[in-house]
Amino acid sequence: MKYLVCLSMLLILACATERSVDYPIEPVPFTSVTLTDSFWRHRLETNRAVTIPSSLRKCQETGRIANFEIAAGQREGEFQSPFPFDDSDVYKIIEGASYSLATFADVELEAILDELIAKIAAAQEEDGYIMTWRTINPNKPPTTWSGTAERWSDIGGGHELYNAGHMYEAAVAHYQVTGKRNFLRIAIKNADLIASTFGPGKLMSPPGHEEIEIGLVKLYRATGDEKYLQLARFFIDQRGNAQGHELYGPYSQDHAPIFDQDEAVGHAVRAGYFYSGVADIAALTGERKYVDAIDRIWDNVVSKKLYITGGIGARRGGEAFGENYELPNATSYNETCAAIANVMWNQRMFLLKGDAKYLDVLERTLYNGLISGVSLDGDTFFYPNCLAFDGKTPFNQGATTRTAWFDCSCCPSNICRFIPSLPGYFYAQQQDTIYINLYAANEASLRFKGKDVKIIQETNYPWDGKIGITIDASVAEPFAVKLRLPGWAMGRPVPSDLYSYIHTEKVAALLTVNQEPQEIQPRNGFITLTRKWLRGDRIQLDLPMVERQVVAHALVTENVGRMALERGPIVYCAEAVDNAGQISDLALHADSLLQSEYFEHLLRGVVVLNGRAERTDAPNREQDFHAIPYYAWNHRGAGEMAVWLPIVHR
Ligand code: FUB
Ligand code: ZN
Repeated sequence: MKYLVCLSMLLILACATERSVDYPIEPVPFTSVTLTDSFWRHRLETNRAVTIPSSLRKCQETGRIANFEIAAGQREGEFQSPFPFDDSDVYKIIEGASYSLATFADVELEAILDELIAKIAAAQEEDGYIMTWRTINPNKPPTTWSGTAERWSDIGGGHELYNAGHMYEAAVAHYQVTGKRNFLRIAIKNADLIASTFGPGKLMSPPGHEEIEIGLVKLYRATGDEKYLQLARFFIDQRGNAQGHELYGPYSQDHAPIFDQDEAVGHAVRAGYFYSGVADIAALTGERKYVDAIDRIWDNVVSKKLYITGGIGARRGGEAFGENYELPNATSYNETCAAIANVMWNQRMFLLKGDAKYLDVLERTLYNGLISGVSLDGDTFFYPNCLAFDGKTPFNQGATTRTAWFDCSCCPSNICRFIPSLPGYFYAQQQDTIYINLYAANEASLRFKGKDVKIIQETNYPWDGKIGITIDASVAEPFAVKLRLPGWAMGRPVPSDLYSYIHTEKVAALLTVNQEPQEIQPRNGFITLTRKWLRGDRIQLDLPMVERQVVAHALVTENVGRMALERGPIVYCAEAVDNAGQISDLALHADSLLQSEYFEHLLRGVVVLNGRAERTDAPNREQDFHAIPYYAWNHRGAGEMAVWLPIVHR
């Protein structure tokens, strides 16, 4: 059941967000879309019932919540947890729990949030400052991190502004869903302090870790207060600008102004949040130069730095992007937070430009390198998401399996907040157009041209490409429904030459409206259906879900002579447990036939790809071969795994 947002609050929000310049395309909010499918519905329920409570427990056990109590003087002690930015985990969990309340009313959870928020309020210093690591003992913060006792003494490394950004995102989510201002008040007080401290003629350094830019924009949207928008823009413009601070360098994307950047560099999460913030500023200022900059960087990522799973960040050292085409498999970093940042960025690119190529990257990341980060049971996590594993070498912060928490636990708390926000990625609208961007069984209620429009999707996506869509509109005049035709359904795995299918023959998609066949002529990745929609009009889109063999660009050296497997939006991998205990010497024929089979009781229901493979040490001796969705690997013990398999030629 939907949480009821009170009318007065909606009015406040409507007034606060009335703007002349903004994203040309508006996302349909997550509160308007109810997922009814088995794939995502299960993920959302697990996130609510398991991931959020278990992460809250971890915050309790590791002292992250006690830090607020100590900072508030409610109990004695020193800063408890490992990192100065640990407050942000609590904020992200509150953000996720708030989204979750919008879908599943839960008075107990709401009360827990109010209790936590009261602790945060009590920990906030008189002038709005809050960073428990320093607030607890300003004269002697723990020495395990750079920086000194003084506030803002290490803006490049200290994470004060990073914490603040997560707080603003959480406070706005909580306000939007519950209508309560208790958290929003704390955020505003903190943002006012930061706005009076940073800016032209004041402190001029941008944060070392981007995030506050996104948070400030959300705060601006919720309050209508322009100064938050100006501050977000200031931080973006200051990056790479040596006037006012000593540059931090490429690790923090602070080597050159954004307008002069054309390659994704440095820490991948920072980069993803930065580019998302730049997109927000591009939308809210209408200034082309911001769009051009992130477009160039996007091209660089998509053609040279994107894993087939949609992951970003090749290097463990610096949790960072590598050189062009540097995409190793076993040592790939692909932090779960970076996948989330990549989805956030691509959503914004789509809202700016209306091209489905951004959604192709978004979908690829979502179904593969993002949800691989959390177990099907919702209580264990990957921090890095590698593409090959020898069954022995620890890769997950010292572990060979997903684990319940990390010292630096940014990824679990990011999962807590991302999963329940997912319904907000399905639809968008613009003047006379409704965009259908993602497919899964769901019911959406849109306010469109002043009228109600209901959209019902019936499908077993991502296992089946048949999608039935019912449009229930009371809009009198004609309008356009744009259906995304995924790149994979047009023989193009990514919008670049980084990956391609070996067999390029096309299997056509089919489209009917009220059973009448329609021509499929996509523009910018969308099929446009313009008509006067009548109640109960029915679209049927059949996307060809065939098994695909993929090869990488020749400059991705590790994948030379190898191929990967896909079906629909899902990337596959081979695990030892399904392949006679070993995959390191397994090779596939480029033209080997693969067959799909759905297993209801395996890994919560997956389509498996079955075929034949050869052992490289025993040529011509074939054996059965099975591949499972990459996101579901490592659920049956730690064993060998590979996404890219050697190709044998007959
Ligand atoms: O620095 C805060 C977070 O911790 C980053 O986003 C993650 O990559 C991890 O380093
Ligand atoms: Zn992380």
